[in-house]
Amino acid sequence: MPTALLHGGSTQSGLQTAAPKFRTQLSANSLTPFVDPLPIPEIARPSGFRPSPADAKVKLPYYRIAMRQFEGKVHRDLKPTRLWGYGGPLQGPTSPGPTFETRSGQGLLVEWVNELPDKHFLPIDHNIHGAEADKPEVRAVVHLHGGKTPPGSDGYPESWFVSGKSGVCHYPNQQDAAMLWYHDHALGINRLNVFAGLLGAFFVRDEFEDSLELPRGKYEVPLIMYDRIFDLDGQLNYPVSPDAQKPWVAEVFGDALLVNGKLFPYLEVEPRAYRFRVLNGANGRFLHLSLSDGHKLQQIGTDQGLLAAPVALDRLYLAPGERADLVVDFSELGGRNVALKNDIQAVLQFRVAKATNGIASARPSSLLPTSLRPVPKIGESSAVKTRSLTLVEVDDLKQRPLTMLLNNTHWSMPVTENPVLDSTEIWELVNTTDDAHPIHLHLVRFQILDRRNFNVTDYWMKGTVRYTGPAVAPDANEAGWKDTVRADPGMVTRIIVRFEGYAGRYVWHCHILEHEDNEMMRPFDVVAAR
Ligand SMILES: [Cu+2]
Repeated sequence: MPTALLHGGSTQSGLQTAAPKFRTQLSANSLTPFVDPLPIPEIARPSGFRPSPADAKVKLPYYRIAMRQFEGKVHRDLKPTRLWGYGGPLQGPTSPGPTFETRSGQGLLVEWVNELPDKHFLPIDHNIHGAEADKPEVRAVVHLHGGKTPPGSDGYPESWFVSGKSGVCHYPNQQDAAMLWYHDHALGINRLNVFAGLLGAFFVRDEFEDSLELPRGKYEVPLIMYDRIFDLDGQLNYPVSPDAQKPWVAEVFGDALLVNGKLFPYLEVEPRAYRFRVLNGANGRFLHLSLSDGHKLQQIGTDQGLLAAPVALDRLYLAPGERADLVVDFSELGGRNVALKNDIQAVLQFRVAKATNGIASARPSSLLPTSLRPVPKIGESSAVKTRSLTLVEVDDLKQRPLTMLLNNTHWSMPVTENPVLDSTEIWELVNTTDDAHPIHLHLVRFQILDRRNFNVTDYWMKGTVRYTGPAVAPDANEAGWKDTVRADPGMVTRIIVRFEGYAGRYVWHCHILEHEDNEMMRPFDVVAAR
């Protein structure tokens, strides 16, 4: 089974800072595929117990997780790559970082410690808000994506801290079983910090999920996927624009798709059902995943937990920030190799052992429960407010993107979205751009109502939405609890949200990190009812 993750050694500091230029790109397809086993991130280990901020009589597990620079092998035939990762006192650092395992209602405390170098090794654009030249180069703050977290622990983008400092976050985890993930969220350099490796998985479990007897233990495998660009020395090669004074680029698409931090790994599996917890952790790439032999993927859960019923898919479409809970049945594939493909590229090979008497035949996915977890629909009539919110790209005279905006407002402008705690709202995401944007709201889970084409030119001329087609229901595998939604181009995407949990300041943003960093993020205030 899998090996340990990319481990840091004695090279956590003292590396040269690269000049901000784009070097000759390695062609990832020139590498020999399937020579490295799929790494499985270690489970994070607490180092003790500390009083809960909510009730000092309650002691919560306390984790101390440091961010550090290290060198890791992403492929057998590449030199070690400089990366930033997370690690505990006796672990790592690794990228992805250690996986958190917890149960619904079991709160925990994490002290996130910045032990990164003082210089960034990826190209900062000082024109971007929050990343001006007078700001420290290396800043970090951690957000638990999908967590129902008090505002002071949510990783507000301006709450960054520098090397040598730390911040303690309280995660109450009062929410359904789901795959969450943690990643950096520092204002103006988030895209670079995540590209450098600052992300990891976080699982919440509960009794309902237990009762379904899904594959677990070594039969449940996280697949944390993201694309990168490497240079010929095996180093991360973040692209820059032709203008040296303005290095920001609007999108980054790499040809090297890593799974749990490895390029083209393999996983030895038994001829039985496995559960794969897939995260699209890419900066900007949308994934289109399928199995090479045409077998279907059974999707049983989405961002915020189990679907009402399994959905059979030929191909899974997953936007940055989204998660999919999959079951794959290898029971009829004994002795064969099957690849998980993104588009036409095989990114992970499953080596299915021959069926023998020695291997217990577990319940095949054809015997998956036909119903999983009820997802009660939020009625539109329960919404007390509907907000129409535009997604806008601002171009220069040569039609090159300058910035991306939500509702034509910049990050630093006064808060305009201020839902009342425990109220329900409909948010209409009016996408006037040519691109799909995965929109993520912190704190909450929501449901997708529909998507509908509208006339964008009309919208710019008259400021009103004229629909040009019927409302389209969300795909079957989107009809669960979500925290990130694909807002497709030229469409109004409607979501219905109950603002539960905590009053306070949060953010909503595009999860294409290049967009988020360049203004496609806004604060919102959940206001306590009077
Ligand atoms: Cu975007």
